[in-house]
Amino acid sequence: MADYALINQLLFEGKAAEVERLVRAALDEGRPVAEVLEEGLIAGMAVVGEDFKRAILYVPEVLIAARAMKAGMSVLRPLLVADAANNPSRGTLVIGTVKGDLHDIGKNLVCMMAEGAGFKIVDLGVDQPVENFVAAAREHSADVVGMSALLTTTMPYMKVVVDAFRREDDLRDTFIAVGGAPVNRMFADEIGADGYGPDASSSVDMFLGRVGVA
Ligand code: B1M
Repeated sequence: MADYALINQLLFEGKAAEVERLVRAALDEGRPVAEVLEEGLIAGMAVVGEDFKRAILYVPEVLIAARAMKAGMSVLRPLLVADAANNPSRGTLVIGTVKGDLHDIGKNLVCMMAEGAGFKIVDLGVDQPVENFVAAAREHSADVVGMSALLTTTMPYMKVVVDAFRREDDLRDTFIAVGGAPVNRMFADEIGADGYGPDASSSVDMFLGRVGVA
């Protein structure tokens, strides 16, 4: 029987190999991928976030927990992207974490799920300046540009990117979507983004809506 509390605890302790093993075991016993992701990994990382906020954990411990989270995600990845082969191409998603921000776990989840839904992914990585979003959108004829920010101090940079796209004749109509823990719909509206994704799976639904797949 999958023990999500134990996975949460091991993730908190940064035990990457054990998280990986228990995630694999949960899948082997038939637990759904979404359940393992939500209850095993994301719930564990939420506890890390709480204790980080209260200064019970510090950056090194959080980094180690993030490594354990990524180890668990690496087991889920093949299943999350498996449908890509069965899905027709849905277009191209250019995505990155904005300048000054090094958080990439949530963005990586969005990438995996979007890839599974049939999108070609151009993942710019973290700490991305506006020039890189603009250049990649042009080079790859992006159908959707996604931005992630996890810090209240880096969120405002999303507007810099939106404004740059709106100034360019050939990019003005690009669909720009934003997400990340501190981002909400009101902020997305304020900065002129076209879409806001509270989580990876609803973000992918939004991307599919954009390319005309209900
Ligand atoms: Co950072 N950190 N961190 N951190 N960190 C937060 C964000 C924080 C809330 C922790 C806290 O205080 N509780 C806090 C921000 C506070 C604020 O801004 N007001 C914080 C801080 C302060 C910092 C540093 C400044 C700490 C320091 O150095 N003193 C520093 C900043 C470094 C930098 O970026 N310049 C820092 C560093 C780090 C680590 C490097 C140690 C590590 C990141 C490792 C990595 O990503 N490779 C880290 C982590 C892990 C976190 C927490 C604990 C977890 C983030 C995470 O991965 N969550 C985080 C606490 C929290 O968020 N509660 C915290 C799991 C992930 C699945 O969720 O990213 O929200 P999330 O993604 C979701 C949705 O938001 C959405 O879909 C995802 C999946 O459902 N989504 C999108 C995300 N991006 C999207 C893009 C889209 C659509 C949807 O595009 C369309």
